[in-house]
Amino acid sequence: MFAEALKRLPPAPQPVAVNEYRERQMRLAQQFRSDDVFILAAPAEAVHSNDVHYRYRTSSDVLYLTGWHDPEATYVLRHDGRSWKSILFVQPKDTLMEIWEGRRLGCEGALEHHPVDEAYPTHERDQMLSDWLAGAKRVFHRSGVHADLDRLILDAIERRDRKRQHFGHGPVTLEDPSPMLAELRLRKSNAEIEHMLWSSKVASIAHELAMRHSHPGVRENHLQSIIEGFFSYAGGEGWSYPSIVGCGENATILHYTVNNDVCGEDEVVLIDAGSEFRGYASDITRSWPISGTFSDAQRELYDLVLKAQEAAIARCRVGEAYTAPHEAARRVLAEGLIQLGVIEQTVDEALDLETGDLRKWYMHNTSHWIGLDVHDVGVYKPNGEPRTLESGMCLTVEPGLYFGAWRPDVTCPERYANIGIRIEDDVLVTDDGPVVLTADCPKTIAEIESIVGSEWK
Ligand SMILES: [Mn+2]
Repeated sequence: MFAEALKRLPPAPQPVAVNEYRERQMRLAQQFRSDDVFILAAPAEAVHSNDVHYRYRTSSDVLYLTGWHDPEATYVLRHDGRSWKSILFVQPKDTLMEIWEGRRLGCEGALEHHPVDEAYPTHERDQMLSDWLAGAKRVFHRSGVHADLDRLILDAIERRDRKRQHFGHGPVTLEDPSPMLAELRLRKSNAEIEHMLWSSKVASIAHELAMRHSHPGVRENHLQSIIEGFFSYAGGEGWSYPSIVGCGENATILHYTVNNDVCGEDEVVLIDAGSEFRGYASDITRSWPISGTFSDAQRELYDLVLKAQEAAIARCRVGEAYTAPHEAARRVLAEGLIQLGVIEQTVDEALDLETGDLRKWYMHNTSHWIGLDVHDVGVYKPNGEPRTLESGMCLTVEPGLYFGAWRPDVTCPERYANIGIRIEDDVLVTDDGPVVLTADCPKTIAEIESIVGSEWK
């Protein structure tokens, strides 16, 4: 089933060019003074069980600045008196280690293929860093990731030696560079958008395959394996977050990941799953009837969520507030639920964040940034005001309605009992309006009804 589907994928984009990494580094360096040092360490490996590690995934900041994805790396940006130097400490080449754990690029590979001026083996890091820190004034480093590196930097700041007293040498402040990096990462380049589009296409096909193989009695984990299987088959890194596959009342649990139930004929299945490709995430949710045909009640809710999503996508425009899509979606949902007789309040009453009834059935936000992290970095309300959308920003649009009959806190209308529907796409803001990166994924009622179950019957 995968070989045919793969033919629909366009060729994967070229990797991000070394020059683009250089530009990113220089945009960051422009915000520093020449006696600053920037230090970014890759996260440590995590143990899965005994001597087995989880698959390693470095931090998105490391990927953004260097494209280096192996463990035990530290990136440094420092000024040597003439120009900024990009420096990477990496695992050195080591035949025995490579026989067991995989090939290493080593310092030579780092210099040849990555955007760095100097590369050194990890074991030289602490001594070299100490020397550089002795001549620095401010250190830009996110503490709390590496205890040993934190200690080394704090020692440099706290040192009270004679040299320091005589010449005023040594760093005096530690600053978190995360907000600077987040601001850079918020606006995507063309190369980044190509990667996100490819990741979106993979996820779109994966969802469609799951639709085609849906039938009464299928298990949530079957659908999950089809989707995640295609993620791997297509050549990406797999999922960008644990897949949510929930049918019936499981669809009313926002972050349900048990995924082992049997799907009944009269149930809607909700699948929230996205792939990762060279670090870049996609994030798609679709909801469809297991039978292949929406019941009247399911159709009423699906129609409403789809209208809300369309209204929200239409607001993903340059100059709009980041909150505009959310407000648009909430208004459509409130009006619709009043019309369906679910809410007995006025629209404004229903929208009230404290006393409105909309929150009973739609309790989450409509959007988050997406990029190298599925919930990407970027302050939503700088200085307390919602951010204005700019060209190059990417966000999800994902309204939903969740009628959990199991919930003791609400009285669920019987007609909609245990129907959960969310529709989520990834949207790029451009000067020409919103571009839906995940547009290949079937979404209309007609498309879904013609596809669901088609490979099983
Ligand atoms: Mn999402």
